[in-house]
Amino acid sequence: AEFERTFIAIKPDGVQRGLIAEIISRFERKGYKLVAIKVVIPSKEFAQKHYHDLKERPFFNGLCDFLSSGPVVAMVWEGEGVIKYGRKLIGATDPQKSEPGTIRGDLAVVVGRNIIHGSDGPETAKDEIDLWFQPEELVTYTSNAETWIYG
Ligand code: DAT
Ligand code: MG
Repeated sequence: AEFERTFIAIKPDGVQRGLIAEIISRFERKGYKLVAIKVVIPSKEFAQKHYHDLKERPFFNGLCDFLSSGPVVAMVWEGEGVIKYGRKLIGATDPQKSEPGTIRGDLAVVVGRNIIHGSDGPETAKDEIDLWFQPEELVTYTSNAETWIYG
């Protein structure tokens, strides 16, 4: 089946805190399919591109310094509704407001260190996948679990 794709990144705080497996596990157990993954330290210029929509915000500079401060786990996840539901798994931007049970609700405390990024819509998903990955880094395959997940 052809499903939508979203860009998910574990930020440097999530990596340094040893939360890579925990975060991947939540997407994997849900039933979404991992189609690309790599570990990168983004440059500050790259971080500015990634967050270009926020360039007028007062926290933009600190945010870009933070994203480029260490390794990030960049991923593409695929599945029905993964863009919107992925945001639900992640939880509200400010961990003080994220529900328990969400990634940020369970694992983060402040907005400046909220451990994970997820695309907020179909257009940003496409733009962010194109920014972070070469087309050949995305793997198309059939998971044998698919008929058990989707019927
Ligand atoms: P999200 O990451 O939930 O899509 P966003 O796109 O509005 O949120 O902002 C990107 C990141 O910027 C967010 O994950 C953390 C940081 N950020 C957002 N609002 C902030 C604020 N008021 N103060 C400090 N950092 C903030
Ligand atoms: Mg955002």
